[in-house]
Amino acid sequence: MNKPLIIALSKGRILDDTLPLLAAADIHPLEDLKKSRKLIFDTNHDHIKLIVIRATDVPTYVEYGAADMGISGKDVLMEHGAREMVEVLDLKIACCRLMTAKVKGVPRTTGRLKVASKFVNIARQYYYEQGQQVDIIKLYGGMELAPILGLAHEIVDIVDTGNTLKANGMIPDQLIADISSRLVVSRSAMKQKLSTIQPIIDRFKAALAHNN
Ligand code: PRT
Ligand code: MG
Repeated sequence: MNKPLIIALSKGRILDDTLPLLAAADIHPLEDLKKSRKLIFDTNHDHIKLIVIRATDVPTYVEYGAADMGISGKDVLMEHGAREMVEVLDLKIACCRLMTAKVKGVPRTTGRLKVASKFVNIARQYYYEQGQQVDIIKLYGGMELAPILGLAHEIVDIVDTGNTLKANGMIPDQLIADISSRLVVSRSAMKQKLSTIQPIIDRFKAALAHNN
């Protein structure tokens, strides 16, 4: 029996934007992905299954070939390193910006800069490229709190409207990258299952063209 093709979906806000795209690509889960507590779902295609996992876990499943394809934020892919996978499509969903941000009206420290982020690899690389020596402090959320309490001078975080920063007395500063979600395919699936994967990529492409 052939193994099913597994597509890993990011739960949370990316999933909201993924559902219409999946439907447009004629991939219909047999159960409500948002209501069920299951992690693995059958679809209208016998050979396609969906898994719904933490956004930050998607590249890991794809990297090891445990999932053949995945939908993941570019920020998550950049932070992870996106080894052993190919980014095949920009799905143009869950769009936002990855930025540095600082406290409004406070001049940059002349001492060593402390930066709080959950994107420690991206932050390290960014400040390195700027020639700026920094101490990176790993946080898992609520980065805006760090400068208020003196844990850090700046943060690296996702910005959409900028309202979260504003509500905490901060302003966006430098743009690191424009972010959207991407369709990725594991290198091993690309080699071994291309005949199954290509039609799926094509259906996503057609769905996107229809959207734009
Ligand atoms: O929340 P959890 O820790 O479970 O997981 P997660 O944060 O990884 O998942 P989730 O569901 O929050 O989705 C995150 C992904 O959605 C990111 O990796 C981005 O690719 C994408 N995305 C798009 C966003 C936003 N827009 C966004 N606005 N992710 C987070 N935000 C947050 C941001 O962190 C900040 O707190 O929204 C706030 C900023 O929004 P504004 O409008 O106030 O600027
Ligand atoms: Mg979140």
